[in-house]
Amino acid sequence: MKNIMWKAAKCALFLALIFLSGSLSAQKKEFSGNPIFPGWYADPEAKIFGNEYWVYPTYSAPYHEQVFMDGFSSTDLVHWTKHSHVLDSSAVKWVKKALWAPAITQKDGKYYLFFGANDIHDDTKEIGGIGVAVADKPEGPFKDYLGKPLIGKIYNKAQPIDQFVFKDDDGQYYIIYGGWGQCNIAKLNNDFTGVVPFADGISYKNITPKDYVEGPVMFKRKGKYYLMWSEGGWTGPDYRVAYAIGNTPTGPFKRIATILKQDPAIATGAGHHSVINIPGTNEWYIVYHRRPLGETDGNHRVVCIDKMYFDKDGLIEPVKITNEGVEERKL
Ligand code: FUB
Repeated sequence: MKNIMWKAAKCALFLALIFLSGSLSAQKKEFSGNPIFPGWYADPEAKIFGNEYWVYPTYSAPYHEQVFMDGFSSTDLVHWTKHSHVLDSSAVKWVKKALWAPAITQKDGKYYLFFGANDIHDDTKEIGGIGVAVADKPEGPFKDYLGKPLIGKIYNKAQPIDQFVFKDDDGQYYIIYGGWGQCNIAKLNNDFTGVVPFADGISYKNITPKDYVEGPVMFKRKGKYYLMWSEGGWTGPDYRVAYAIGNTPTGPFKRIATILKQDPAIATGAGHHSVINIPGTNEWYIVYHRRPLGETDGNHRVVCIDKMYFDKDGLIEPVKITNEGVEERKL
């Protein structure tokens, strides 16, 4: 009898161990790893459309090779699908090179992809600046929307590149952009064919914070407007991201701190980012590019993701850049 009971106990223990190890492995979540997809890409614009995450980066190559954009989608932040040439310069006649830093927004069933192109320096001699392409789906194909740049002139000494599109709670869309150390904001009109002046008659307001270089991003949290941007030179190791908080989309914006930068143990040149907030939660992610350790080619930039946290006063905590990336997160 004793022998039978002993055997039954051993059997129960064995079954319990199998059950425990099964449920532990079921709970084990995957990590994205960094970079999140292969290839040299930069300036990632991350967005949520429905139950999918999308990332639209710059193809990081010499300017004359930057004539298309790829998109990447995922349902869990871990497994990414590449969508080749969602935008191709063959669909935008005035684009010749330097197709940079996409920004995307969804409006009235259409997807609008804003981009910088041609790296213009003299708006009296060159065609280029910020353009818009439109598609019915996030994977495109995107077609030229205007047949010319949306912003093809240089206002307030800001190069027309690195645009970000921000929608306020009242439904107004703003475009925030600028290279050469100057940041402008303008109000987009209802159909994105141009900009409309602010109440004081000014169309392009300069909101440049201290140390701003390029790559602005805006979002709203608990009624406050956060302006983030990149500092330093994008080809160098100390490229980084800083931020300010304002009470209106036009600021004023006083620089608070650097929150993203190189880590000698992980990577250099961490910057030009975007931000994702899981709707209805306080879960935030920063999607950015960085350069692998030891790499010196300016274009060797890869797209990475890490968590972004706020403290109890709404300040952004310094981001810890990682090799692991983030845990699987379905929407
Ligand atoms: O990728 C081209 C340029 O590099 C972007 O426009 C800048 O912001 C920098 O990231």
